Amino acid sequence: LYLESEIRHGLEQSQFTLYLQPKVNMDGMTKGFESLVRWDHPERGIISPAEFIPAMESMGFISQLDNWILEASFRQLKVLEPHHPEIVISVNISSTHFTKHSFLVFLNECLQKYPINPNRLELEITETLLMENMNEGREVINTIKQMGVRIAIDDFGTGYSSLSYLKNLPVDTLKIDRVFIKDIPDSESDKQISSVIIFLAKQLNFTVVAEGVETLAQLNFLKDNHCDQAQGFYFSKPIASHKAIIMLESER
Ligand code: G
Ligand code: G
Ligand code: MN
Ligand code: NA
Repeated sequence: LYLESEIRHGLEQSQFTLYLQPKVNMDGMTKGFESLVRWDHPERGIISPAEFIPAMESMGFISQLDNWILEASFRQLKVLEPHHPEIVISVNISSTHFTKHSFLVFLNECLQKYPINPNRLELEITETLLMENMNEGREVINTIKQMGVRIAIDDFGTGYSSLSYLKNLPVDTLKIDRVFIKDIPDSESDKQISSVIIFLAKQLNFTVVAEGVETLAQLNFLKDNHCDQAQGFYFSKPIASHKAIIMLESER
């Protein structure tokens, strides 16, 4: 359980840190990173966002956290660009924050302050969020695309959206939820679902990323089905951001 005072103190004391998890192509080359926050708590150690993000959402702190992660990701893009000019960083944006005007204002400020190509930044929004706020969501996505920033649909397949609906939105990337990946190659139905999602998504010109890839067998299945990118413990866990340069340099 997290007390409001504890979270406030954590934000003031900069106890939150940015971790990066690589997204690789089918040859294992790094194409981007997903920004994932960690709470480096002085007494409790490293805490996963799954534990504290719901509390932050209900207490009204999530905008502050998401904006902090967003700005830290812009800084990382500047740092990593010399080592990989095409690198993309994806940032998770909470549903409660995404449709706020203040979010678009902050995003714009960052684009002014950090001169990077805006299409090096991708914002991940969950499929469920999008379906719950369809009209507002569509408007915000259109505005963000006009800024040149990329949009990814996170956890795809767990909600109720259809690809035909998404094709009418300026979405760049679909991330297949890891529930469909985890039982490959044993589960025939998960193999069928994943291969159909990949096939249709590619027909509609989305970049397709498989999440939660943990084994070579899963990677080989994705490769056979022409998936674009993969992310998961098979390649790397989320790493402290200073290690990202070392990773990129080792691939040169
Ligand atoms: O990092 P992981 O290992 O434990 O993340 C758990 C959940 O927290 C995931 O659903 C992920 O999308 C979410 N998450 C991680 N970092 C952030 C962040 O900076 N902002 C928001 N809103 N969610 C995040
Ligand atoms: O909801 P979102 O897709 O943003 O969640 C990212 C979460 O997935 C993070 O908690 C991250 O630590 C976790 N994750 C990343 N790779 C793997 C993996 O290979 N296996 C599992 N079980 N979790 C993963
Ligand atoms: Mn994500
Ligand atoms: Na996901």
